[in-house]
Amino acid sequence: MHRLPVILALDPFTSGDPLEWVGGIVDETRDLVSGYKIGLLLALRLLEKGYSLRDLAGKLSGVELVVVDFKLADIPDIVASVIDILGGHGYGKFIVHPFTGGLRELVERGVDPGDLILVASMSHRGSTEFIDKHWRDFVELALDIGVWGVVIGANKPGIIAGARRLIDERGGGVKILSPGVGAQGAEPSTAIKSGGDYEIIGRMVTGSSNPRGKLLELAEAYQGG
Ligand code: BMP
Repeated sequence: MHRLPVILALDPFTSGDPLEWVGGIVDETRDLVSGYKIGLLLALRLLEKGYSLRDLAGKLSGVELVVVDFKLADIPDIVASVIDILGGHGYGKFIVHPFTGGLRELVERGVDPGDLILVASMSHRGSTEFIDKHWRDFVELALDIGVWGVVIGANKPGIIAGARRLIDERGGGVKILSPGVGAQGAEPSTAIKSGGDYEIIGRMVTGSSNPRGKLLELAEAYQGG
């Protein structure tokens, strides 16, 4: 079976040993998914239990696509340094917020644009208050800088389709990553059908008693079912 266009969000909502939790899910699912997303919740749970970034990197070793989701939104000096540290641990792609401005400076400081993912529109309702008003600017910026991807909520099919058109018109290879499937209400494969490249899915799979079985169930939706 081909890998599903799913990036599994590793957010441990329950207490317990977070490293074992990650290891268990990754071992069970690594041949089915396109990659994993790690974020602040996981990092804090690991720190609380005395684990390090290196421990986590061990559990993810050999995984081709690891998206680091700290949604960085700071001055370029800080963002570039954070990316430098995480890159040193072997992590690859980093989600940053473009609303701060100054993203070109990151590239001038040596950050590889191919390692960046910009948030263009979010899946929560509040995204319409500010971020969504600028999704087009953010996608244009993504294309100008040549970043790897943009995040657009799966429940925003109109924005996904608009971004896809913009990206295709400019012949860019920017990927569209869409969270919001399952626990947040969007149906699996809706974002892909609107022009997205990956769906970011967390709780629907990781909260299931059988994550592998849940992914196998989802496979039908992605195969055009
Ligand atoms: P879940 O499928 O359990 O709702 O998880 C969604 C994941 O995607 C979470 O890790 C969340 O931080 C992330 N995410 C999101 O839900 N909406 C966005 O707009 C951007 C995100 O990164």
